[in-house]
Amino acid sequence: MRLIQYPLANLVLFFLVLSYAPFLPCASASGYVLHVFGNANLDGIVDQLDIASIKSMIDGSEKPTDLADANFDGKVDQADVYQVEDIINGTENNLTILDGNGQPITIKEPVNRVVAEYLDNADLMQILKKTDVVVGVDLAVAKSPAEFPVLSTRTNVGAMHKEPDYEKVLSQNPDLLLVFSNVTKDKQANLPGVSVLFAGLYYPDLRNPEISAFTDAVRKMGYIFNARPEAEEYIQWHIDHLAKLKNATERIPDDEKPTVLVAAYPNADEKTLFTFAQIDTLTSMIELAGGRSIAADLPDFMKSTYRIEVDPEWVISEDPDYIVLLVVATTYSGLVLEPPSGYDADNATGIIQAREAFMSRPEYSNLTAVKNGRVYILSGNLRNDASKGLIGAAYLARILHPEQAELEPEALHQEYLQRFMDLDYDLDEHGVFIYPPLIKGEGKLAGVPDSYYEAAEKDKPVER
Ligand SMILES: [Ca+2]
Ligand SMILES: [Ca+2]
Repeated sequence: MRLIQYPLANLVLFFLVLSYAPFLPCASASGYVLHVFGNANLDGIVDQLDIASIKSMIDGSEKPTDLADANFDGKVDQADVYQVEDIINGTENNLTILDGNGQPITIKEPVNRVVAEYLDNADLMQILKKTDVVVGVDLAVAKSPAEFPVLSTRTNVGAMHKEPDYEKVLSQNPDLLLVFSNVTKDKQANLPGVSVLFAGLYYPDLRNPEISAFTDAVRKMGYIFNARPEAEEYIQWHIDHLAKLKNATERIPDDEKPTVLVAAYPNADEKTLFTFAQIDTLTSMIELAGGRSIAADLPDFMKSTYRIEVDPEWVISEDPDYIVLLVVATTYSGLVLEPPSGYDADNATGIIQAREAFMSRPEYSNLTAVKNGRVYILSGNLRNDASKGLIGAAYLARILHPEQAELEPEALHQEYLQRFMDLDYDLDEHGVFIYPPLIKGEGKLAGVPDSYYEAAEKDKPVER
């Protein structure tokens, strides 16, 4: 049986972004600020009110703000009024924004040639209906034709993690490289004439999506690509559904919230496990689903590192109600991993075997979750791509609280694929996302193709 063979590579994807310290100026502690220069009044949009504000700043009746210098030339004057008019009309020649690290970056407009790294950027270009300007993609996108039928056919520039092929990127003559990781310095130095943008998609903060760096990134990309209505429609959908999940969770008393171990799927020869800290999307997914991560008691939980190494003895002493183990099909470092999962997989045998292999380990045999079959294998597609924290949380909510969960996860997932990704992809027939799946009855499952109904009935966990 061939199972996960590259555990460390598997982890690379999640733990690349180690320094979480985006500095972003804020108008108020709770208010959202669109980080586009020209948003002089520090609200969520560039509009006529910013022109009025800049005029007041020029005549001295208002104090200039950090984003009032719309053309980013070091002074606030009439030229900034013209620049804001151009931004409103979508006719600006340059747009300066603060990137996901809080650093100013000026992008030459219009952007006609883009190279997009990894699944989240590719997702967004598809959501913004701007696949036409994408001329190159990294290996992971190229290997994901089911999710990216158009983008996967663009020039594959290879894995962009450790030693990117800069010549290959430059040969595409791009205006802009959309990067996955927040480390942009080397790429900027090696790609003269190309804007290297970490927009901030990596920080979805499902607990506070209204002010998250992710939401700001989507909105900024709406400005960069002249796709503001598409960005707004998607942001509202995302925020609304997260709010529904949150409202449902808040009604559940704490003592009815099951305990959950969420960890990366461990290789057979790995004795330890990697669980996730508070800042990781997986942890907020468990919270939104009405669970409690057992990692919350660890001293490193609140620190800025995403992963926390734990040993089996700790898991045994915590004895969680549920175990959720993450698998990834294509990593940022360019590996295609076993077992197959996600949109390009229709065969669930690999994750079924991975689950059995974990459950048959002697060190875990006495765990409550193992004895009751409450061990789940979760595809990275329900965590890593643009919206998938939301969608993954919806699946987990149905698992942890079948009677209370607000959203029907497969319907939500299908809506996302059709409405935002423009995909003709039938979740009844395709995709391996979570196992055991949800049994909807009458031959219908959510999480793997319906053809696994018999297997799902056999592997159905004991109810809590
Ligand atoms: Ca404004
Ligand atoms: Ca200026």
